[in-house]
Amino acid sequence: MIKGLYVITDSDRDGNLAARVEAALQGGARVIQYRDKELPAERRIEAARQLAGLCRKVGATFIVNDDANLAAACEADGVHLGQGDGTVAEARKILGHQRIIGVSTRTVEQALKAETQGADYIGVGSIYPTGTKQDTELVGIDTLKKVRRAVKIPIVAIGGIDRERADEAITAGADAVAVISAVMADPFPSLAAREIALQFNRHLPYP
Ligand code: 3NM
Repeated sequence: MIKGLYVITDSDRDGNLAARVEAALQGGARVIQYRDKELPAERRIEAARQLAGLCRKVGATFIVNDDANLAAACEADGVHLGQGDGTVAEARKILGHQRIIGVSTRTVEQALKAETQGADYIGVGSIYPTGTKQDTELVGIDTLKKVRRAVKIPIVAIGGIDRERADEAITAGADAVAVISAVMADPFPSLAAREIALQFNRHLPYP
């Protein structure tokens, strides 16, 4: 399920990545994405398995960035693909139809294409300026609103989202907000996660 606070990992700069992820989950993160641009590929499996176990314990969804084979090997719930990371069909061949495939998009056209190709959710970003990913473009909140009107599958807003901005992205139609620095670089990741996760409650319909 892709809904609520979606936390993406930063590098394991201090050997405490698993502890930060555990804290984010305690704070209310519902999805964790393992994204590692530094560790050599053969060492990622161990880290991915550990994080998958933490998510399983609390019923959170675990997604692996870029690599469908790694997602399969660590029994992740799914994979997230960038625009250059291969097609949904290729990832489906590896992961089958039960697992989740997400695709990064920046325009309504890319969003519609991903939906047509069978993506389970799309990322839309960067919604706000971010220093975390250099090669992203700012698409802004208006694009998010347009994409919301165009597609039915869940939308994950990403890029520069923090506790001050989460509500605007949720109001614009994001089902989930993905953050790296707002949680992973906070000295109190659990509290940071809680403050963002709670913002989804304001949008729950009355029973
Ligand atoms: N993808 P932060 S922006 C991983 O626009 C990533 O597709 C983006 O980090 C995109 O929450 C981004 O620290 C970085 O801004 C998000």
